[in-house]
Amino acid sequence: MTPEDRRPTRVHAVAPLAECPLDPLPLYRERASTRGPITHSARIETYSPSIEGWSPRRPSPVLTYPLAFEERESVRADGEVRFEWDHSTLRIQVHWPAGTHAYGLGASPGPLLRNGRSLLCWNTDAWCYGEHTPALYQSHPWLLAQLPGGGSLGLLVDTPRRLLASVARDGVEFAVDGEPCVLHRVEAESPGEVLAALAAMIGPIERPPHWALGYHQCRWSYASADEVRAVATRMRAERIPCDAIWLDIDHMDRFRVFTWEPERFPDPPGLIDALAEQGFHTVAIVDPGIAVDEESDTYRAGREGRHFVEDSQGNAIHGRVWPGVCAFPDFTRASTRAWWASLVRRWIEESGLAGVWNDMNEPSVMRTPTGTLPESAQHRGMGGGEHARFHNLYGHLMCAATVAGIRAARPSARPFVLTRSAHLATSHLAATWTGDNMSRWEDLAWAVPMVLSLGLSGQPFSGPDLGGFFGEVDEELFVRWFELGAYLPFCRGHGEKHSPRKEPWSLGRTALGHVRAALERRMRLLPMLVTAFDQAHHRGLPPCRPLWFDDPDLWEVDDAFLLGDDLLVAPILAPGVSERSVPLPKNGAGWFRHGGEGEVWTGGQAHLEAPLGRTPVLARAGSIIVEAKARLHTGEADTLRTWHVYLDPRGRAEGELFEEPGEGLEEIYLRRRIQARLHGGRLAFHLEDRGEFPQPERERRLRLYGLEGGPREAVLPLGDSFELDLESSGGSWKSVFREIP
Ligand code: NBV
Repeated sequence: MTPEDRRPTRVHAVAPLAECPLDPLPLYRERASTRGPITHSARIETYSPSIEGWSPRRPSPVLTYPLAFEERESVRADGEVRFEWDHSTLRIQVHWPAGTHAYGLGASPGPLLRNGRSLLCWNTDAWCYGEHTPALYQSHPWLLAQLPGGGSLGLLVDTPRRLLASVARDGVEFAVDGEPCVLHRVEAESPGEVLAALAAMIGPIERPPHWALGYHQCRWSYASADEVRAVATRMRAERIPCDAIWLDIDHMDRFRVFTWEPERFPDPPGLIDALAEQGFHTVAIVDPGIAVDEESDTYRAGREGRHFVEDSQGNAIHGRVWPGVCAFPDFTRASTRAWWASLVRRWIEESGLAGVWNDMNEPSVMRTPTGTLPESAQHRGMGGGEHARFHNLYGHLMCAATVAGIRAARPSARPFVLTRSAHLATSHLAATWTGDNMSRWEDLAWAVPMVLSLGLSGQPFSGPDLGGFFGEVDEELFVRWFELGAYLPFCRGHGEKHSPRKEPWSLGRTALGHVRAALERRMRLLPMLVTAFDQAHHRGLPPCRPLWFDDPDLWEVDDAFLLGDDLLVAPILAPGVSERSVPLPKNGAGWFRHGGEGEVWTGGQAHLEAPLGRTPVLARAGSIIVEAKARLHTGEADTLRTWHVYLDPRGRAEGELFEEPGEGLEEIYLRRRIQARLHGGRLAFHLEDRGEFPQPERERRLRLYGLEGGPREAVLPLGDSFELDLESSGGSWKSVFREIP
């Protein structure tokens, strides 16, 4: 069977809500406020259906930070929120005015816009997914809508249950399986404020260790320590920036988790140390399935501790995964999570691994009709109940246990976990990727809306398998994958076992040159990425944002995106293309080509040259983008900062920079606001700092855009306030914007 044959084809059509009236229930509305660590200006209201014998679960099974309720008001059931409960399904309708644009609900291949689509939240191993795959690996019962008159709306269905969200023109219907729940309605002036409220409810992401923002090299699988060493050596010999090497399932002894195949990986700590000396962090995979094998200590301890998911008779449920017949930890139980954490801890302490990759944690179970555990399987923690109730939380809880293990092994380091399965609140525990994509142009194009949508759904740290996981890739597609991936939050090359090799050098010297250059561009942008992740951490803002964050008229654009506050990335996503147009957000004074020769676009569309080797990236007039030197890995000396100063028509520019050590948990940082102002031939800089992070001695260079005759370059003095005399460095200054009224 080829991956093509396995592609599901179910499609859901969405009828207008007006045609699907509900039998309304009385409902209660309560004003709520979050006690989360992020402040926001959004208004949160919680709607509960009034169902006899049922009351909302508090604390919520989904939210990390509890909501505090202020008042309870009984509302007529014919308002914009309606509920219907038929003892098996809860339907929630939220009506909105025509012209509302809906987004969110996690990652799904296809357009970013959710209107007219129906998406299922039911965590599924959806390998080779396509536009009609009903459900992917993760559940985000959260929708973000932009209202036609301005303002943003967030809807959070507070349930881990299977849920179908059908988004019509006039509203959305959520159909929730098996158990009533409440709806949180968040309203604010901007999408950023709604996302801040979401982060306050689910917990903001931690600032990642800087090495996790570098390039990661993976393959299913590097099958021996020798092969891993050869990849690492070649990576350095070819001077390709790379921070991490990943070990997929073949590092294990017969796929038994927390083991090493003794012949092919005879000395894991020796290997990991040697990689670390070359500047690589090592990440290894772990699956939840534990081989049923009386010889295995892990299995015996699990059985003796009654740590496995059981059937209604109290027998551990078995299912097949890579190692053969397996049992599955019941992560709903605190004692099982503690047991798993102890396994992770020992594994890390003994090997020196830097990070953990949680795969197959939907959980994926092979050769069953549903691809997962039976819905009737029993969990014994969190109030207990059937698997249907906890299925969508399985990956999330596995991440919680994994993070606890990493923290125990390395109490002073930032943990790094990558997870395939997740629920709404998993982002504060783990980064994610978009699963088993294919080496096709459509998968490349989907990567943009998928990453954007995850960002709009509370998960700012994601990326696709660069190169495409399944299938053969040609040179052009391969290069375009990396050219896009260099600007996405998580940047990892990966390839399936039977597919041709997909390391940066696998497609020949020309492709290698382009891939190296793309990854060098990423490394230069690291200070900006670190700043964007700080915004994710303290404001809930994803690093990659749709253009409609800036201009609501661009509601349909999902083939270009904003990176941080001031860059606009317009990747090439189709074959044979060497130029493209991108609509520009209206509210800016203009856009420069980032790092270019001073080209500027002042409105409408930018038409951009993009032969292989070039990704169009624009910088907002009035912004300052601070770049570093392209290093081979984040552990290398960081000795240079280049300030790209893009003047606006008034001769001003402003930027934000967050600097920190990038490893430990201490709150050591510098949040710096840089202002530049051109006046009478002099460029004055003013720096405003919050926090303290002792700055290493670094050279500071300026590249100044916005003057006639092209960018000017200068070495900047150190210090908090300084001026440059532009006229003395030759020529008089004239703004490129001077004709603009
Ligand atoms: O562990 C093997 C793969 C892994 O490479 C991939 O990234 C995961 O999404 N894993 C799935 C299991 C098998 C996939 C067919």
